[in-house]
Amino acid sequence: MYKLFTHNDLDGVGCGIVAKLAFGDQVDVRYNSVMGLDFQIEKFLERKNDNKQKEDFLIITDLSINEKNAEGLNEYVAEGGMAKLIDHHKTALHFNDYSWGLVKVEYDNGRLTSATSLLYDYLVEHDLIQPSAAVEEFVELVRQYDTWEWEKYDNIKAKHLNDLFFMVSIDEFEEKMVSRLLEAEHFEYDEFEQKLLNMEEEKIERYIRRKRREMVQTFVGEYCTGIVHAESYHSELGSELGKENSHLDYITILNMGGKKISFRTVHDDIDVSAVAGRFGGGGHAKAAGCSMNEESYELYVKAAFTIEPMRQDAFKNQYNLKNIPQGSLYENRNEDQIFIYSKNESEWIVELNGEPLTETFTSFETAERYVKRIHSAWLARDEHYVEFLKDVVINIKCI
Ligand SMILES: [Mn+2]
Repeated sequence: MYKLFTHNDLDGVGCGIVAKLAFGDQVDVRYNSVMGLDFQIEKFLERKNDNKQKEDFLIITDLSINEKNAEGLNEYVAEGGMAKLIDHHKTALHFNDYSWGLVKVEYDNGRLTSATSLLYDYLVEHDLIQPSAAVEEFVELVRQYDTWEWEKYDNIKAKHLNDLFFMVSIDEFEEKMVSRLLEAEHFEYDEFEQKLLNMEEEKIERYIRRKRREMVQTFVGEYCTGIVHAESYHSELGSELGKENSHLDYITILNMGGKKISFRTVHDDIDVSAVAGRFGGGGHAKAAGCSMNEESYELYVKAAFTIEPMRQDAFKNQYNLKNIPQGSLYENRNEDQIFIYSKNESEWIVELNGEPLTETFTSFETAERYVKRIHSAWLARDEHYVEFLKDVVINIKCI
């Protein structure tokens, strides 16, 4: 018998599906949360004296185990047990020190790996699965979704796979995919799924629109973050809010019910797995998470509670536009008026309530980034811009 312990997200369940395709009813698949796995592994290892169990091949995918279990697993393998831990998280690389560890973050050509793609490669390499075009397409969709590469290729089909995954139960999804992949020549959605997926997309758009109005901005340590409470669609939210607010280092998503925090960034120079690591969590450079502890609660929930939500930049303006030398007006909750204008192409000036800052900026973008981070400001609407200019003209005339 094979025993697969894997994550309960799309990449983890992708592993379950690939394992079922390879081993049929010879595999027992268990889906676990990040927190739940160690308990399961502990139970598995406790039963290791049972001789029958030695015939089991233990596979762990898309999840990490704690130090105690790593030691236990090491003993288990030393005594003749078979085990493999296959993962693609940077934080799991140290398992490569063990004979049973197989952790790889990227392929030789620089493409990112996923647990599903690594497991599939492993099974193909060991002649344990019949390679097929449909399965390969499925594995690639999971990989692109999990690594967020789908966005770069604009491959909505990969995004849809995750949407579908969340619309049905894990068991139903697994069963559907296994039977489809056994028969189909290519991986496709049926007409009904396509209809559901379109509806889901509209629902996500509405959800993001609502959450956009709830986000607050603050500094936690050296980083400027946008904080929002949300129970679902974390990846979509992290990506949309991050792109719209590029002055934020990362987006923090709080799930109070689950007592969990997700961190997402769109920036290459920010590593949110380090942020999550500070609170005992982990993950990838661009997507990570942790359980809520007292410290993270204080920083992200309590301290943020009294901050008013951010406002988005005015988007219907005809006059108060960005990146114009004659000047763009920003405002914030303190009713500060912040004016960004330029003397020449490489010198941008920020004026706070009529007083120019001593520091100047080499581009509009860096000036705006400063204004948004330090003053939590947004682009003012045309009406306010006109009022502001009127005052400026009156002042000049009076002088
Ligand atoms: Mn994964």
